[in-house]
Amino acid sequence: MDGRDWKKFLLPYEQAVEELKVKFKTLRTELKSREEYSPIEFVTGRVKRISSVLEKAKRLSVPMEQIETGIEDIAGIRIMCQFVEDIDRLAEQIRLREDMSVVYVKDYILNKKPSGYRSYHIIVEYPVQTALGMKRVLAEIQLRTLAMNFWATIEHSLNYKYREKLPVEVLNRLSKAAEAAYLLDQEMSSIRVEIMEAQKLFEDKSNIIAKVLNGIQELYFFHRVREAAQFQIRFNELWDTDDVWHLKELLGEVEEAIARAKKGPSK
Ligand code: 0O2
Ligand code: 0O2
Repeated sequence: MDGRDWKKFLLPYEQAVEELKVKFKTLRTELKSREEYSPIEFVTGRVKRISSVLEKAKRLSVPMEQIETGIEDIAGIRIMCQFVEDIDRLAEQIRLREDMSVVYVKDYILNKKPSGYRSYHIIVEYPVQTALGMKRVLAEIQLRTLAMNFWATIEHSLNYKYREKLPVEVLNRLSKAAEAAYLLDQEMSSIRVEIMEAQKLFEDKSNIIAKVLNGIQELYFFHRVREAAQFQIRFNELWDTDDVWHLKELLGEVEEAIARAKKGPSK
């Protein structure tokens, strides 16, 4: 092992992790307030321990002087999403960012690892402003769903505990659990589509309601008091029965009445 000062070596990586965590947490807050939905559920980050860096360098036969380019996940950011679809959206956002550049991706969602591991890894180059000037470091951004994270967290801790010598029986069951996590993601995605359709319907309904009520108001303005009162009674009935279809019909009639009121003399 060379005599490098590992603490100093890790400083830019620590800075990169801190900055990237803040940036993605801020992105989450911003998207939540702009769109009422964020593809980011939560963000974590870590700098690899020196012992793990050295182990990985040995395992991958990376010479000490090439550690900065040979080990890509010394700085690691993990972004958890609710749905698989969020991962595509987030990956696109990361590609478009100007404060980091994508070096390459490892798509373990399309090509899951033999262990059953699924996640979308993006290796980025990130410029850190240090006291000695700008330094570009590599960082690995892992994008995963909550289900993928649940599986990977437990599998990781089991592997750690049993030092990668898990009994075949346990490996088989982990593989089945990975399949269950995959099915859970699929099921959640299909529920998401249904929820989005229901939300659209709800939006349509609230739009119709607003238009009917504004229309009735307008009829009063044109002194069509009796007509307006009748529409109001019918609206109250439909509102009680939650009948969107007939609310749409009612809206059509209200709009016709307004058109007539605008043409003819007021009653
Ligand atoms: P909040 O208010 O809890 O959401 P740091 O910024 O250094 O303090 P760091 O290093 O990112 O925080 O902490 P850590 O332990 O890695 O966890 C990161 C964030 O992820 C923390 O929130 C945790 O609460 C959150 N977190 C961890 N596991 C889960 C989980 O299973 N579900 C959810 N929804 N959140 C989780 P923050 O950023 O401290 O803020
Ligand atoms: P940490 O910090 O403990 O998470 P490798 O998989 O390391 O032989 P490579 O190409 O470096 O080869 O893998 P990659 O794509 O960079 O992935 C490394 C990280 O992905 C790991 O970090 C894990 O976080 C995660 N990962 C990869 N495969 C698995 C797996 O089968 N199970 C789990 N639970 N996580 C996996 P480290 O190195 O484990 O460090």
